[in-house]
Amino acid sequence: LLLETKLHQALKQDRLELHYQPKIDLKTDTVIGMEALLRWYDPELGHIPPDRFIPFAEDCGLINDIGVWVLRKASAQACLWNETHDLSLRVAVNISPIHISTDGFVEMVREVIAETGIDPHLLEIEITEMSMLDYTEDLIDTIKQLRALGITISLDDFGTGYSSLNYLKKFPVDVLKIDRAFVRDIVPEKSGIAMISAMISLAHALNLQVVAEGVEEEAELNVLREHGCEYVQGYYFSKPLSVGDFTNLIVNTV
Ligand code: G
Ligand code: G
Ligand code: MN
Ligand code: NA
Repeated sequence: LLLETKLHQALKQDRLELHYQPKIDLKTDTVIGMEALLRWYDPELGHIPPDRFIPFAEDCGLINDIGVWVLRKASAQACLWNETHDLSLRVAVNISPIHISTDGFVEMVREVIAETGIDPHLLEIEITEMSMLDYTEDLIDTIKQLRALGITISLDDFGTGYSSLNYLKKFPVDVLKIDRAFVRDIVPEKSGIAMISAMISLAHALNLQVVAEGVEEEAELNVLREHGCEYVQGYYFSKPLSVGDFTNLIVNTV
């Protein structure tokens, strides 16, 4: 209960923070967008990682309010960066499967788009592969409506769920994000390269773009490049950055 009260207060008092991790286009070696990642610092409890408080927020019912906050904040920030620096960066937000399955989700997204002025083509929603476990026709319909608005839909943590291939057939997504566990296996295992190569081929056969997550080593990057992966994210390029640090990054490199 203490944690719930604290999280609720942090949300209401705007004390949650978003960090942004750049996504790099391997064709041009430029930053083409960023993933917004929640950070929560509590004066008494210290830094609480999202791995801990997101599942908690899903259990206690705060996840929808958090999702709206993240969407609004990230959209407004992306608009500011794009206008100030004459860019077209696409911002990605993580949305809980619980939230996206809520009635009125698409309407809420429409309102945030109107309110912040973000071009829906510069907005991306990441949903985990787990969302598909007990998917419904309603969820598929929601995803179709979001895509009709111009929003990009990404399948996060790809490869970690169950029956991925079966779900992939049914889900109208744009981007497949290969989980970092597979990137970690690239070097030095030969089978790791085979897996990555197969996942990239699969994505392309289904007309999906591919993002590899958690790229830390140049050797991993080289293999990904060689096998036609379009986009990467990871510590090799940058960890998630505060607003100030991300601003410095785009001022200096984009
Ligand atoms: O940033 P970090 O690696 O600590 O994130 C850990 C996990 O928390 C990731 O799986 C990420 O998807 C999730 N996460 C981070 N920010 C958000 C958010 O704003 N909303 C949701 N639903 N999950 C998030
Ligand atoms: O599950 P999701 O992809 O939304 O979570 C992204 C998480 O991965 C973030 O918490 C981010 O901090 C973390 N992350 C990003 N790049 C790297 C990386 O290169 N290595 C590792 N180990 N974690 C990373
Ligand atoms: Mn993600
Ligand atoms: Na992921």
